[in-house]
Amino acid sequence: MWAFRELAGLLWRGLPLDRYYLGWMGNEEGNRYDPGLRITPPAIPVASQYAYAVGLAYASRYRKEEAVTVAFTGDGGTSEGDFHESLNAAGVFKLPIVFVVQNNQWAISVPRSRQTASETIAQKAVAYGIRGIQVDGNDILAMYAASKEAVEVARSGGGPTLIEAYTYRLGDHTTSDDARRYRLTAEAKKWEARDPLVRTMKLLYARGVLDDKGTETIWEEARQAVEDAVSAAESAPPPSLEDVFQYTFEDLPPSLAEQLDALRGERQ
Ligand SMILES: Cc1ncc(C[n+]2csc(CCOP(=O)(O)OP(=O)(O)O)c2C)c(N)n1
Ligand SMILES: [Mg+2]
Repeated sequence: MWAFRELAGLLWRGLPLDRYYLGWMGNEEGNRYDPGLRITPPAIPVASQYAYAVGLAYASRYRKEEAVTVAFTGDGGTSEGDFHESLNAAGVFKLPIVFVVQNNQWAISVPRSRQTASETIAQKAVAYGIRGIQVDGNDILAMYAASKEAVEVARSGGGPTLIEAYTYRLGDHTTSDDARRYRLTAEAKKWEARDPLVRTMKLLYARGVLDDKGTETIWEEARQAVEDAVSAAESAPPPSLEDVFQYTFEDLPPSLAEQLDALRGERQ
């Protein structure tokens, strides 16, 4: 159950990149994922992802599935009621779930210090009787180890874990944001050296697994994959007018049927 910043995880689960782009282009068809991938479409209300995830985890246990649900939110999400209600319910029912908080120190222009007086976000787990761990979120291997363990615990009936991934939002919040208006550029600069991709590359170079040639190949493949996905998304057929009216009511209420007729008339 992803929030906004989990593209890598979605690709790893097998979501085609063009579907992702299509969704962000405003075409809901892009958010209709293959059910076999077992990933959910994005939920935009901050921390609502946790509430849905608790329902999914409850359902999978009810159906006696082996599944573990993984849910994501940000440091800003931890101030929402949904966050606390979800951790509470998951603890009470000992659900097979892993909560990840991507603590990137900022919620648009609100710093982490304004989000909570708790020393860490991980410690919030204590109050709900679940496991909590703070991990260096820029260390890919540490995140892998912590996540793997949390999933194994959940799968074997040990209940939920809250993982605080301690990281930093290097860029602006979105393309409509300008972070220079509320934070020091020097702060972001300091974190650039800790960029998880740079760190992972350094590790792979040191181990002799990767060199400049390999890096160039990866970049080339990535550029090509992005270009292909953009072309595919841009050439997808636009949604039909009727789509706006479908999927909420089985039978269209008279007022909406009237609007649809009016729009159809305008289009002719
Ligand atoms: C309930 C709700 N309130 C406000 C927003 C607008 N909004 C979108 S992202 C965001 C900040 C989220 O910050 P954080 O949880 O730290 O996630 P980050 O973007 O830093 O990954 C806000 C306030 C929203 N989507 N949902
Ligand atoms: Mg944040």
